[in-house]
Amino acid sequence: MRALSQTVLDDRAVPPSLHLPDYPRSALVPGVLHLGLGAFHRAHQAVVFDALLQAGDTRWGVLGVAMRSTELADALARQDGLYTLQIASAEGRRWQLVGAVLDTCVAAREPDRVTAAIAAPATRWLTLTVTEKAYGPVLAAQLVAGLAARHAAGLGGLTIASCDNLSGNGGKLRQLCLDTAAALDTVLAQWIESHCAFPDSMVDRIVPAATAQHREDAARMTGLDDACALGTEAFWEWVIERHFVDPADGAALAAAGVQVVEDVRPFEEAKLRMLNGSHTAIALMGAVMGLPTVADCVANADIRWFVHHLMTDIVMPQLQRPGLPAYRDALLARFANPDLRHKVHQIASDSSLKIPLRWLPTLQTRLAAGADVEPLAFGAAVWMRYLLAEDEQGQPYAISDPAGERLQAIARRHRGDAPATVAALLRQPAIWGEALLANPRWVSSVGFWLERIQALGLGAALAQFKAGHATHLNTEHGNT
Ligand code: CS2
Repeated sequence: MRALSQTVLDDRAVPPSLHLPDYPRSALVPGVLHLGLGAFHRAHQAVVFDALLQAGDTRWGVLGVAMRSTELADALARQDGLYTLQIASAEGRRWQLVGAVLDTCVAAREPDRVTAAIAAPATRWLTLTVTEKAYGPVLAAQLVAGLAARHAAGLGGLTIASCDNLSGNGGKLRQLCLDTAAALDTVLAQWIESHCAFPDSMVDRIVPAATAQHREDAARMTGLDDACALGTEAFWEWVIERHFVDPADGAALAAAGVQVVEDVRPFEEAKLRMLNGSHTAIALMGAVMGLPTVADCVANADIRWFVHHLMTDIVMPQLQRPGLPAYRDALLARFANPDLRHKVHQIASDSSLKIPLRWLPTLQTRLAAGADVEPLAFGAAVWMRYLLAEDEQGQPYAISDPAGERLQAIARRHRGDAPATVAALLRQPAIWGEALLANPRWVSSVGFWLERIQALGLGAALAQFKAGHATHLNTEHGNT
């Protein structure tokens, strides 16, 4: 079987039904530098840029930078940046050969190449999907080194768009860069401030890590071997703040389906708290119960009920995005997509960094108002059970989280003692903030559910939660 490459594409040795990059890829110079080359970028921003290139706007070719791991960057380079994307929804499967990634490199291996690319005259945009944990000094130093070179070369500024699941992602990245630059050179910091734009953005598409199955499916469909094949859903959203170095970019992106808005916040809050907040709850439950994928989890009627309740009664009241009930229903349908096979352990990774972004704002607002937070207490208890690193069938699993070892040691030290576990694991200000530990209602509710999970198992504890909720509603409405 031939391996996917530009030559194969030029020979037209591909099935006619495949959506192909029909633009002169070899003649293009990258206008976009992407940091964090992985599945998400390839199924999201790169597809938008592919559409812009397809429409004849030659400025959106990508140099894809993997931060550390070399495998994907090198495999993609061997196939000239090309890869097959499987798009699966209830309407069936579509296939697309994405051509926007023109070249790749690895930041840890070739830091100078990244600096040079930031300072290249053709570079106009820098996009990032580097994950929550990367927003620190290493990233800032890399960006500022490139921007310093760009400034020294007398070039214009860049639009730098964080596409990570952080609230106010653009503002956070801007502050990080400005602080780092100011410590080196105030003139540089001023130049970044006045010449670069850091729009906030909300990105959404469920993109599970690529597997051998994607490669096999792609081979069956295209007759080609693609070591970088991956799969996603049909749904995608990119909502970005209207704040660009070149104001005309707003119209260009909008033509490709991106929503360009004055204020991203309502979209970002809805996405982080509804989609990602539910994802974290589902993933932790699935890990403990030994359910491998998100679809397996929402096929369980009690988990599905829990997620619906969490979104409707706990999360939605604080949100402003229009059309929330339809947004929720669409999310539940997306979670149930059987083709995605989205692994719960992938989502459960880095939970100590995700919980503060996904659950905490809802929790803090509602606790302050004396409102119901029971589902989040249940979620917190599940997280504590998850930290034992062993599912209910006794299967061990790895916890991939920068704080994982420390948290797991705490959970194991207090194993079986719910009040002690809760006291120790809530005393983590980076995760839960300072104030929550002093809230007796919250502490006792987490403790209650952890004790139930230990005594009954998660499935039965969840059934009790659901039954209790029904009784509570009946009492509230006066029918006993
Ligand atoms: C997921 C996200 O892995 C995770 O934490 O919640 O990657 C999620 O699939 C995307 O944000 C969907 O847009």
